[in-house]
Amino acid sequence: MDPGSVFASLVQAPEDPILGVTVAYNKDPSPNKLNLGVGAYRTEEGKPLVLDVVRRAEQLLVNDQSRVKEYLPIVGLADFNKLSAKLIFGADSPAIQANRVATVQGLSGTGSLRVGAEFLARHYHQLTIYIPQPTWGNHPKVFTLAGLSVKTYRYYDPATRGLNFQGLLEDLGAAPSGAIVLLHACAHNPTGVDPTLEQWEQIRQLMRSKGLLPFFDSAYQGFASGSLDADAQPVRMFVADGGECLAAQSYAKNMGLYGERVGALSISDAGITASKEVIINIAGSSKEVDDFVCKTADVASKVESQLKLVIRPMYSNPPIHGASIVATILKDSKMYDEWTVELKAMADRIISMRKQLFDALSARGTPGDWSHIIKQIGMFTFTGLNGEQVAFMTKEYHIYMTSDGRISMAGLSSKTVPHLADAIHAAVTRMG
Ligand code: PGU
Repeated sequence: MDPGSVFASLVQAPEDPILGVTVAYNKDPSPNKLNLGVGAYRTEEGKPLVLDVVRRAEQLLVNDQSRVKEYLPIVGLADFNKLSAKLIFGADSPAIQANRVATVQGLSGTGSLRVGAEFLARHYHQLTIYIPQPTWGNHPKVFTLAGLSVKTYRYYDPATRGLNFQGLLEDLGAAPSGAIVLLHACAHNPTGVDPTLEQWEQIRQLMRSKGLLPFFDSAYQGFASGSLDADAQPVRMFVADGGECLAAQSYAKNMGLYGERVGALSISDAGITASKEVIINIAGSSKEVDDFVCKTADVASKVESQLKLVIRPMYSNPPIHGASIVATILKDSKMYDEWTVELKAMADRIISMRKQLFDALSARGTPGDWSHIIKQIGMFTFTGLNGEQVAFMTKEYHIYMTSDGRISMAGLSSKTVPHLADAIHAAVTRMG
């Protein structure tokens, strides 16, 4: 019997639209090749970066002879979970103080999204999730395979290369009550277009009035503005109103821990936001308030217990190393401060690449308005280049990017900006 035959009828699956770009890049022998596909930070020398503070944390961990390699609990490292919830919801979050938050360690952003989605598919009454159009290419697959039904809401307007705020409000306004809504916490991928805080407030009011459930994907905290707190503002607005909220966090980009696969899922349950004194005035007795606080803490514990049932048959429990690095940094105020400085430097370098690319295109007189390069936020520029132009740039200039025209600004350097500007100029003038 031919041992290979049982799978002989398989069709060859296509490469992943994002990670496949790196596969193609690796096969290209050209010395001038440039990978602007995957969202991964590179230095001015074009090299991957391990943060100094991460190296230091790793050294501390290696030197600590008391550390062992036993299994973590199903929900992961307790310190890491607490600190992660604080990082996204805020150290003074009433939800955390009232024990209304259940947090589990996840396999980076993707794994945390998947666990959240599986949990919702099992325990939430509405199985429809609205995702922005466009969004990160893996979102529809993660949510569909978890058992949710995916619909889109308008987000980006190609004409203005900005937010289609009216379309967003209309589509969420027309969503069925209770539907889940995926929101990019900051630095929207792939468009680099974020709502303003005023617009977030309107989105929040609309969603709460319709009972829509916010599920934040926070893959770039600190990468948008350079400030961890400023970038978490939209999430904190939703948590502060006392309504339910889910947040999937990734430390891939902001701590440069891509391959360590370290992230977290937090689920904040509904609760009271006013101070105890105010509520006693309304409710009449301190006991009623205590009962309520107790009940909500009880819900968080039930949520956690069910998350464990999702995780255990999937991968049993998460890896220890990456979470230990993060916990070491987050719990030490000096290391935390060092991290924020290194993070700000990464964000600033990306902003400077935006300026340099914009200037280079202006200097070449490249036809079109390229101001979106400096206006967009985060790791990516959504250039507006079409598939044909992208293919041309890859073939003629060995520049690799996703076919939707997204470029990772973090992959650029002062040395490679002219090459990219030449390629864009040629693509636009010859194939415009
Ligand atoms: N959510 C968003 C919005 C993302 O952009 C990414 C990564 C993730 C989640 C997942 O990141 P984790 O590595 O699982 O923490 N997007 C990058 C990286 C490549 C990829 O597609 O996974 C990108 O280039 O879009």
